[in-house]
Amino acid sequence: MGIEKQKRISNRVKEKDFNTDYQCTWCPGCGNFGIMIALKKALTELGLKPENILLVYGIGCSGNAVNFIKTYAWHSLHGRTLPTAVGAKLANKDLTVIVMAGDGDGYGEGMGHFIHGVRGNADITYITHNNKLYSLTTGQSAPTSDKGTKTKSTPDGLIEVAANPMSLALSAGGSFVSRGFSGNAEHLKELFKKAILHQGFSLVDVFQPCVTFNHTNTFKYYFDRLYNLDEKTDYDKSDLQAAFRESLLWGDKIPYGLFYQDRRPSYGDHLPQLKGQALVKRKMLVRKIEKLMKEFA
Ligand SMILES: Cc1ncc(C[n+]2csc(CCOP(=O)(O)OP(=O)(O)O)c2C)c(N)n1
Ligand code: SF4
Repeated sequence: MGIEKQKRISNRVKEKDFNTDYQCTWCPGCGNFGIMIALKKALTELGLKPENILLVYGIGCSGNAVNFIKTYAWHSLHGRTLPTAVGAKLANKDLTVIVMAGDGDGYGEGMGHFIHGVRGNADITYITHNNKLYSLTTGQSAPTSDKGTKTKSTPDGLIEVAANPMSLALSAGGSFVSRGFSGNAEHLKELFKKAILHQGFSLVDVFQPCVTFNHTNTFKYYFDRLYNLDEKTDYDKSDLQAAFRESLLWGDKIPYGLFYQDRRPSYGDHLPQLKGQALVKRKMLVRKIEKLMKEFA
């Protein structure tokens, strides 16, 4: 664990510190609840104070959590969470930066940013609420929808094959590649803690059943199929080839947990100008900036 992260850790944080007065607007039984509960518990157990956390949200049902979790927050544009989050982390390295976005947001319009975010390995955590649909807009197919899926936007069945966030992240050089399930909030909490403590880009793609529009990928669907890599004693999380093999499995048996982790320096670690005080805490040399502005005028 990095020194900066350790410094911010305190045991005085309570779970209720992350609560707001807003009424939750998600449908009863929505998989988003499990993710929110697991995240609040993870932040509490890590002792991270709300004022030291920035949550960047995408646009979608998951993005509505901007009203339900009390931290600093930024409701970004659809598909544009990652550049926002990376910029914030570079400007203020003392913040714990976490992104929450839907699978449509992150792997559709945000797909380019996803690949480059993984490659760049900035020290942020990316949590995707993967319900395999565009739900806020009432259930159109998303990049993660399976081939053949019938929705109002694909009445004859989806032509494309599903994007696979695990194998995409592994092939892009991901340093922390994992999958969670909102039906197992205890495991998800532990996964979030590992992801947040990881020094680099940590992906947690979470299966999040949408009980209103997705009648295939239900809680039961996942309970019947999921097996936990974190419980496999012979699974080596530093073995990239093993991670690839697991990432390609889909059907009667689907793996979840931490697929792969390596500990290389993060993006910011390569930048000497970030050493010392966070950029936002440094005194601005206004006179020099004025001189520079004149040069460009
Ligand atoms: C640039 C842009 N394109 C499209 C939209 C319309 N839009 C809003 S939410 C959404 C789908 C969200 O789906 P997803 O990201 O999977 O989140 P979910 O609602 O399923 O949680 C879309 C297409 C938008 N708001 N902005
Ligand atoms: S539409 Fe689906 S994803 Fe959105 S709040 Fe309802 S159950 Fe959750």
